[in-house]
Amino acid sequence: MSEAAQTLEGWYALHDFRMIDWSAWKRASEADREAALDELHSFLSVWTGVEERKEGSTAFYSIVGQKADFVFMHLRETLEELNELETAFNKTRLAEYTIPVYSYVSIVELSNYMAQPGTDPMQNPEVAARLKPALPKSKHICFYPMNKRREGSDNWYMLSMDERKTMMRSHGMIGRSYAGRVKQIITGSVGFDDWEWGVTLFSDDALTFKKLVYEMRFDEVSARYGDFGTFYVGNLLDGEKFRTMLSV
Ligand code: 76R
Repeated sequence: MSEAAQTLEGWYALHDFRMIDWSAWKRASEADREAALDELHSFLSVWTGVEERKEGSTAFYSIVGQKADFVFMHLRETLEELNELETAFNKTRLAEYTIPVYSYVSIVELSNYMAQPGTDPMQNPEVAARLKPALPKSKHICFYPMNKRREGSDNWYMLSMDERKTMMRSHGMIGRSYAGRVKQIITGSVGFDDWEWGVTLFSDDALTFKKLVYEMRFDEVSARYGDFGTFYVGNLLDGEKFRTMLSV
Protein backbone atom coordinates (compact mmCIF):
# COMPACT_ATOMS: atom_id res chain seq x y z
CA MET A 1 0.00 0.00 0.00
CA SER A 2 1.28 3.41 -0.87
CA GLU A 3 1.79 6.00 1.87
CA ALA A 4 -0.97 8.64 2.31
CA ALA A 5 0.23 12.25 2.34
CA GLN A 6 -0.13 13.90 5.73
CA THR A 7 -2.42 16.89 5.64
CA LEU A 8 -2.98 19.84 7.92
CA GLU A 9 -6.48 21.29 8.05
CA GLY A 10 -7.62 24.80 8.87
CA TRP A 11 -10.96 26.50 8.48
CA TYR A 12 -13.96 24.80 6.89
CA ALA A 13 -15.06 26.32 3.59
CA LEU A 14 -18.41 26.82 1.89
CA HIS A 15 -18.61 28.19 -1.64
CA ASP A 16 -22.26 29.24 -2.10
CA PHE A 17 -23.14 30.12 -5.72
CA ARG A 18 -26.42 31.94 -6.38
CA MET A 19 -28.32 33.22 -9.34
CA ILE A 20 -30.55 36.28 -9.17
CA ASP A 21 -34.20 35.73 -9.96
CA TRP A 22 -34.39 38.86 -12.08
CA SER A 23 -38.09 38.68 -12.84
CA ALA A 24 -39.00 38.35 -9.16
CA TRP A 25 -36.52 41.13 -8.32
CA LYS A 26 -38.00 43.45 -10.93
CA ARG A 27 -41.54 42.71 -9.75
CA ALA A 28 -40.62 43.55 -6.14
CA SER A 29 -41.52 46.99 -4.81
CA GLU A 30 -38.79 49.60 -4.39
CA ALA A 31 -39.28 49.30 -0.62
CA ASP A 32 -38.81 45.51 -0.66
CA ARG A 33 -35.70 45.83 -2.79
CA GLU A 34 -34.25 48.44 -0.40
CA ALA A 35 -35.04 46.26 2.61
CA ALA A 36 -33.39 43.26 0.96
CA LEU A 37 -30.22 45.24 0.18
CA ASP A 38 -30.13 46.76 3.68
CA GLU A 39 -30.37 43.32 5.19
CA LEU A 40 -27.48 42.13 3.00
CA HIS A 41 -25.46 45.15 4.19
CA SER A 42 -25.94 44.09 7.81
CA PHE A 43 -24.83 40.55 6.96
CA LEU A 44 -21.74 41.92 5.24
CA SER A 45 -20.84 43.97 8.30
CA VAL A 46 -21.35 40.97 10.62
CA TRP A 47 -19.01 38.97 8.35
CA THR A 48 -16.46 41.80 8.42
CA GLY A 49 -16.58 41.62 12.24
CA VAL A 50 -15.94 37.85 12.12
CA GLU A 51 -12.92 38.53 9.91
CA GLU A 52 -11.59 41.28 12.21
CA ARG A 53 -11.84 38.91 15.18
CA LYS A 54 -9.98 36.31 13.06
CA GLU A 55 -12.83 33.84 13.51
CA GLY A 56 -13.29 33.31 9.79
CA SER A 57 -13.33 35.10 6.47
CA THR A 58 -15.78 35.73 3.64
CA ALA A 59 -15.19 36.61 -0.01
CA PHE A 60 -17.99 38.09 -2.14
CA TYR A 61 -17.65 38.02 -5.94
CA SER A 62 -19.87 38.28 -9.00
CA ILE A 63 -19.69 35.39 -11.48
CA VAL A 64 -19.39 36.03 -15.20
CA GLY A 65 -21.46 33.83 -17.53
CA GLN A 66 -24.62 31.83 -16.97
CA LYS A 67 -23.44 29.41 -14.29
CA ALA A 68 -24.19 31.82 -11.41
CA ASP A 69 -24.50 35.54 -10.69
CA PHE A 70 -22.53 35.72 -7.46
CA VAL A 71 -20.69 33.63 -4.88
CA PHE A 72 -20.04 33.85 -1.17
CA MET A 73 -16.94 31.95 -0.14
CA HIS A 74 -17.10 31.52 3.62
CA LEU A 75 -14.33 30.17 5.87
CA ARG A 76 -15.30 29.31 9.45
CA GLU A 77 -13.96 27.30 12.38
CA THR A 78 -16.68 24.61 12.26
CA LEU A 79 -19.09 22.96 9.86
CA GLU A 80 -21.91 24.01 12.21
CA GLU A 81 -21.02 27.68 11.76
CA LEU A 82 -21.07 27.30 7.99
CA ASN A 83 -24.47 25.64 8.21
CA GLU A 84 -25.81 28.40 10.49
CA LEU A 85 -24.68 31.18 8.24
CA GLU A 86 -26.01 29.46 5.14
CA THR A 87 -29.39 29.05 6.84
CA ALA A 88 -29.36 32.62 8.15
CA PHE A 89 -28.78 33.90 4.62
CA ASN A 90 -31.56 31.65 3.29
CA LYS A 91 -33.96 33.38 5.69
CA THR A 92 -33.17 36.86 4.37
CA ARG A 93 -35.37 38.78 1.97
CA LEU A 94 -32.60 38.88 -0.59
CA ALA A 95 -32.47 35.07 -0.61
CA GLU A 96 -36.08 35.06 -1.82
CA TYR A 97 -34.77 36.64 -5.00
CA THR A 98 -31.89 34.21 -5.43
CA ILE A 99 -31.71 30.65 -6.75
CA PRO A 100 -29.00 28.42 -5.30
CA VAL A 101 -27.13 26.95 -8.26
CA TYR A 102 -24.01 25.28 -6.89
CA SER A 103 -22.21 24.83 -3.61
CA TYR A 104 -18.97 23.28 -2.49
CA VAL A 105 -18.04 22.07 1.00
CA SER A 106 -14.37 21.60 1.87
CA ILE A 107 -11.64 22.52 4.36
CA VAL A 108 -8.45 24.53 3.93
CA GLU A 109 -5.69 21.96 3.43
CA LEU A 110 -1.92 21.91 3.33
CA SER A 111 -0.08 18.69 2.53
CA ASN A 112 3.38 17.63 3.59
CA TYR A 113 4.85 17.08 0.11
CA MET A 114 7.07 20.16 0.40
CA ALA A 115 7.55 20.09 4.20
CA GLN A 116 11.04 20.11 5.71
CA PRO A 117 11.49 16.71 7.37
CA GLY A 118 11.87 16.79 11.16
CA THR A 119 10.14 20.14 11.66
CA ASP A 120 6.74 20.72 13.26
CA PRO A 121 4.78 22.75 10.73
CA MET A 122 2.32 23.92 13.38
CA GLN A 123 5.19 25.84 15.03
CA ASN A 124 5.57 27.82 11.83
CA PRO A 125 3.42 30.98 12.00
CA GLU A 126 3.30 31.12 8.18
CA VAL A 127 1.67 27.69 8.09
CA ALA A 128 -0.86 28.68 10.75
CA ALA A 129 -1.71 31.82 8.74
CA ARG A 130 -2.24 29.77 5.58
CA LEU A 131 -4.61 27.38 7.35
CA LYS A 132 -6.79 30.23 8.61
CA PRO A 133 -6.36 32.89 5.95
CA ALA A 134 -8.07 36.24 5.58
CA LEU A 135 -9.37 35.91 2.02
CA PRO A 136 -7.79 38.53 -0.25
CA LYS A 137 -9.77 41.41 -1.71
CA SER A 138 -8.25 40.83 -5.14
CA LYS A 139 -10.19 42.04 -8.15
CA HIS A 140 -10.91 38.53 -9.44
CA ILE A 141 -11.69 35.03 -8.25
CA CYS A 142 -11.43 31.68 -10.05
CA PHE A 143 -12.86 28.50 -8.53
CA TYR A 144 -12.92 24.91 -9.78
CA PRO A 145 -13.05 21.47 -8.22
CA MET A 146 -10.58 18.75 -9.18
CA ASN A 147 -9.56 15.15 -8.66
CA LYS A 148 -6.33 13.24 -8.98
CA ARG A 149 -6.92 10.50 -11.57
CA ARG A 150 -7.30 6.81 -10.67
CA GLU A 151 -7.44 5.19 -14.08
CA GLY A 152 -5.49 2.21 -15.36
CA SER A 153 -1.79 3.01 -15.32
CA ASP A 154 -2.50 6.65 -14.37
CA ASN A 155 -3.39 6.17 -10.75
CA TRP A 156 -2.08 8.90 -8.42
CA TYR A 157 -3.01 6.89 -5.36
CA MET A 158 -0.84 3.93 -6.37
CA LEU A 159 2.34 6.02 -6.73
CA SER A 160 5.03 5.96 -4.05
CA MET A 161 5.45 8.94 -1.74
CA ASP A 162 8.76 9.74 -3.45
CA GLU A 163 7.22 9.79 -6.93
CA ARG A 164 4.40 12.05 -5.72
CA LYS A 165 6.85 14.32 -3.88
CA THR A 166 8.96 14.78 -7.01
CA MET A 167 5.91 15.75 -9.06
CA MET A 168 4.48 18.01 -6.36
CA ARG A 169 7.83 19.79 -6.13
CA SER A 170 7.65 20.60 -9.82
CA HIS A 171 4.03 21.73 -9.35
CA GLY A 172 5.03 23.92 -6.40
CA MET A 173 7.89 25.50 -8.38
CA ILE A 174 5.54 26.55 -11.19
CA GLY A 175 3.13 27.87 -8.57
CA ARG A 176 5.86 29.86 -6.89
CA SER A 177 6.81 31.59 -10.11
CA TYR A 178 3.36 33.25 -9.82
CA ALA A 179 4.05 34.47 -6.26
CA GLY A 180 2.64 37.94 -5.69
CA ARG A 181 0.36 37.67 -8.74
CA VAL A 182 -1.94 34.83 -7.62
CA LYS A 183 -3.02 33.64 -4.23
CA GLN A 184 -4.21 30.05 -4.22
CA ILE A 185 -6.25 28.37 -1.52
CA ILE A 186 -6.45 24.60 -1.75
CA THR A 187 -9.37 23.10 0.12
CA GLY A 188 -9.68 19.35 0.59
CA SER A 189 -13.09 17.78 0.08
CA VAL A 190 -12.64 14.01 0.21
CA GLY A 191 -15.63 12.84 2.27
CA PHE A 192 -17.29 16.28 2.01
CA ASP A 193 -18.16 16.89 -1.62
CA ASP A 194 -18.13 15.39 -5.10
CA TRP A 195 -14.53 16.14 -5.98
CA GLU A 196 -11.29 15.72 -4.01
CA TRP A 197 -10.20 19.37 -3.89
CA GLY A 198 -11.49 22.84 -4.49
CA VAL A 199 -9.01 25.25 -6.08
CA THR A 200 -9.71 28.92 -5.37
CA LEU A 201 -7.43 31.47 -7.01
CA PHE A 202 -7.40 35.22 -6.42
CA SER A 203 -5.67 37.77 -8.63
CA ASP A 204 -5.85 41.41 -9.67
CA ASP A 205 -5.34 40.31 -13.27
CA ALA A 206 -7.85 37.71 -14.54
CA LEU A 207 -5.52 36.74 -17.39
CA THR A 208 -3.08 35.36 -14.83
CA PHE A 209 -5.60 32.55 -14.09
CA LYS A 210 -5.44 31.44 -17.71
CA LYS A 211 -1.64 31.65 -17.83
CA LEU A 212 -1.15 29.73 -14.57
CA VAL A 213 -3.72 27.01 -15.23
CA TYR A 214 -2.43 26.57 -18.79
CA GLU A 215 1.21 26.34 -17.70
CA MET A 216 0.26 23.74 -15.09
CA ARG A 217 -1.53 21.63 -17.72
CA PHE A 218 1.92 20.81 -19.16
CA ASP A 219 3.29 19.80 -15.78
CA GLU A 220 3.04 16.05 -15.16
CA VAL A 221 0.89 16.18 -12.05
CA SER A 222 -1.82 18.12 -13.89
CA ALA A 223 -1.19 16.68 -17.38
CA ARG A 224 -1.34 13.04 -16.33
CA TYR A 225 -3.25 13.07 -13.05
CA GLY A 226 -5.51 16.15 -13.02
CA ASP A 227 -9.25 15.83 -13.68
CA PHE A 228 -11.15 19.10 -13.52
CA GLY A 229 -14.73 20.18 -12.85
CA THR A 230 -16.56 23.35 -13.77
CA PHE A 231 -14.70 26.67 -13.71
CA TYR A 232 -16.26 29.79 -12.18
CA VAL A 233 -14.65 33.19 -12.66
CA GLY A 234 -15.74 36.60 -11.42
CA ASN A 235 -15.16 40.06 -10.07
CA LEU A 236 -14.88 41.49 -6.57
CA LEU A 237 -18.11 42.75 -5.02
CA ASP A 238 -18.95 44.79 -1.95
CA GLY A 239 -22.22 46.21 -0.69
CA GLU A 240 -22.07 49.21 -3.03
CA LYS A 241 -21.06 47.28 -6.13
CA PHE A 242 -23.80 44.76 -5.45
CA ARG A 243 -26.35 47.58 -5.12
CA THR A 244 -25.25 48.90 -8.51
CA MET A 245 -25.39 45.41 -10.02
CA LEU A 246 -28.96 44.99 -8.75
CA SER A 247 -30.28 48.42 -9.64
CA VAL A 248 -33.21 48.05 -12.05
O1 76R B 1 1.68 24.63 -0.23
C1 76R B 1 2.66 24.98 -0.91
O2 76R B 1 2.88 26.12 -1.34
C2 76R B 1 3.62 23.93 -1.26
C3 76R B 1 3.55 23.55 -2.65
C4 76R B 1 2.15 23.18 -3.12
C5 76R B 1 1.40 22.06 -2.77
C6 76R B 1 1.72 20.96 -1.79
C7 76R B 1 1.41 23.96 -4.07
C8 76R B 1 1.81 25.17 -4.61
N1 76R B 1 0.24 23.29 -4.34
C9 76R B 1 0.19 22.15 -3.56
C10 76R B 1 -0.83 21.22 -3.50
MN1 76R B 1 -1.10 23.75 -5.81
N2 76R B 1 -2.44 24.28 -7.19
C11 76R B 1 -3.41 23.43 -7.72
C12 76R B 1 -3.98 24.06 -8.87
O3 76R B 1 -5.08 23.73 -12.53
C13 76R B 1 -4.28 22.85 -12.12
O4 76R B 1 -3.51 22.23 -12.93
C14 76R B 1 -4.24 22.45 -10.69
C15 76R B 1 -4.99 23.41 -9.78
C16 76R B 1 -3.38 25.30 -9.01
C17 76R B 1 -3.67 26.34 -10.07
C18 76R B 1 -2.42 25.43 -7.95
C19 76R B 1 -1.60 26.52 -7.75
N3 76R B 1 -2.13 22.06 -5.40
C20 76R B 1 -1.91 21.20 -4.37
C21 76R B 1 -2.96 20.18 -4.36
C22 76R B 1 -3.08 19.03 -3.37
C23 76R B 1 -2.47 17.84 -4.05
C24 76R B 1 -2.34 16.61 -3.21
O5 76R B 1 -2.29 16.69 -1.98
O6 76R B 1 -2.23 15.53 -3.84
C25 76R B 1 -3.79 20.46 -5.43
C26 76R B 1 -5.03 19.71 -5.84
C27 76R B 1 -3.26 21.64 -6.08
C28 76R B 1 -3.78 22.19 -7.22
N4 76R B 1 -0.04 25.50 -6.13
C29 76R B 1 1.07 25.95 -5.47
C30 76R B 1 -0.52 26.56 -6.89
C31 76R B 1 0.34 27.70 -6.68
C32 76R B 1 0.13 29.08 -7.33
C33 76R B 1 1.32 27.31 -5.79
C34 76R B 1 2.47 28.16 -5.25
C35 76R B 1 2.04 28.68 -3.92
C36 76R B 1 3.08 29.54 -3.26
O7 76R B 1 4.20 29.06 -3.07
O8 76R B 1 2.72 30.69 -2.95
